[in-house]
Amino acid sequence: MSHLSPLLLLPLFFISIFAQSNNSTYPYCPSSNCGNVTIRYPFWVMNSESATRYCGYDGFGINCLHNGTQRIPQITFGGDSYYVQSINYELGTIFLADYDVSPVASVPDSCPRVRHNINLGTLPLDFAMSSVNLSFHFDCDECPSFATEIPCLDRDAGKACLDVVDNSTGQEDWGAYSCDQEVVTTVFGEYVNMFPNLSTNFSKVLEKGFGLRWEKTNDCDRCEESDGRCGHNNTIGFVCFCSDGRTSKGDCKGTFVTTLSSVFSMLVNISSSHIYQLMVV
Ligand SMILES: *[C@@H]1O[C@H](CO)[C@@H](O)[C@H](O)[C@H]1NC(C)=O
Ligand SMILES: *[C@@H]1O[C@H](CO)[C@@H](O)[C@H](O)[C@H]1NC(C)=O
Ligand SMILES: *[C@@H]1O[C@H](CO)[C@@H](O)[C@H](O)[C@H]1NC(C)=O
Ligand SMILES: *[C@@H]1O[C@H](CO)[C@@H](O)[C@H](O)[C@H]1NC(C)=O
Ligand SMILES: *[C@@H]1O[C@H](CO)[C@@H](O)[C@H](O)[C@H]1NC(C)=O
Ligand SMILES: *[C@@H]1O[C@H](CO)[C@@H](O)[C@H](O)[C@H]1NC(C)=O
Ligand SMILES: *[C@@H]1O[C@H](CO)[C@@H](O)[C@H](O)[C@H]1NC(C)=O
Ligand SMILES: *[C@@H]1O[C@H](CO)[C@@H](O)[C@H](O)[C@H]1NC(C)=O
Ligand SMILES: *[C@@H]1O[C@H](CO)[C@@H](O)[C@H](O)[C@H]1NC(C)=O
Ligand SMILES: CC(=O)N[C@H]1CO[C@H](CO)[C@@H](O)[C@@H]1O
Repeated sequence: MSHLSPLLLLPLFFISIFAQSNNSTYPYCPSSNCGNVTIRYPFWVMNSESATRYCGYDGFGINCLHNGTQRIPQITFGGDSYYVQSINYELGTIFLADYDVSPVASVPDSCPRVRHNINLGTLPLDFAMSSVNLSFHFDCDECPSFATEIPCLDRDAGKACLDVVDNSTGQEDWGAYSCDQEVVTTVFGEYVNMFPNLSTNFSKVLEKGFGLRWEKTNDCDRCEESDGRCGHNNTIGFVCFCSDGRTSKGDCKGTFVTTLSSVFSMLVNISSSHIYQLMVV
């Protein structure tokens, strides 16, 4: 009977393989700090503009800018850069602020001019639940009654008007006001309510920034399901980084299979040696 006992240990091998997977090291997926922000999977630190290999989602590279002693984490998408205020990995939400309006990167400005829309492109990101859009219209003949005039942004050419756009806002017609430019940015609804006089307080709302939730990416499902971390290698494209330090083209199930087969092979060796010993005896 003694040669059968290793087989009884087999379930323990499974358990230890699974239990270890949480304390895995992922040598290619380090966590690091930039200023107050911890950067870890699915985000990654960009060491250069053309990283040849990274562990994290495509487009989720964060640049750590050095300005004197200050470290400023910055992410770029849709052609624009944003300051990373914080990342909540439990909620799956990253909090950003537009560089043009953030006091971190520049001198505080009580009358910042938003220069661009927020363009998420094809990234697996979506606006946080409480998002509200602020729609700025520049160089208008006058401001419509449903909007707020922003006197500090008025120019000779005309007035600057601000409209709070949420889901309850219907289609509004700006046609009659001959505005030259519209820029839409996103903020937290809570702060819009906290600073009701947007006409003078809009910079306070803007500098709080906005939140984006990230989603799992479809192309890396199999990798993540096998406890891997998705990444990219310029030479071979998509790669899956495994908890045992291996890099795989697809997922990490291979680890398990090789571990399993070597366990079997070992068991067979043990069993056969036991059988051999039994025969000798
Ligand atoms: C592994 O960690 C995840 C979260 O990081 C947790 O949900 C899960 O329960 C952990 N599994 C074990 C076996 O500790
Ligand atoms: C896993 O990691 C945590 C914290 O890093 C540590 O407290 C724990 O003892 C580790 N567990 C094992 C089984 O190594
Ligand atoms: C880091 O946090 C401290 C305290 O919360 C704050 O004063 C400082 O401005 C933050 N630094 C950056 C770069 O956000
Ligand atoms: C660096 O910091 C200074 C002072 O805080 C600021 O004026 C300047 O705009 C910053 N530069 C960059 C590139 O963020
Ligand atoms: C705000 O604008 C973005 C595009 O910039 C859009 O995707 C989003 O649905 C808008 N949200 C609301 C609440 O209107
Ligand atoms: C606005 O409505 C769209 C669909 O009509 C929904 O997907 C989105 O979550 C809503 N946004 C808010 C902030 O309620
Ligand atoms: C909001 O600001 C405008 C312009 O400064 C001022 O005329 C108005 O009284 C303010 N309203 C409130 C409620 O503070
Ligand atoms: C990834 O790319 C580097 C060079 O860019 C190369 O040395 C390495 O073999 C590639 N493959 C893996 C699996 O890391
Ligand atoms: C099992 O035995 C064979 C031949 O004796 C050997 O090549 C193989 O490495 C052994 N496997 C293990 C896991 O010890
Ligand atoms: C922080 C801030 O700018 N608060 C201003 C909000 O608007 C009111 C009314 O115009 C001002 O009195 C506050 O100073």
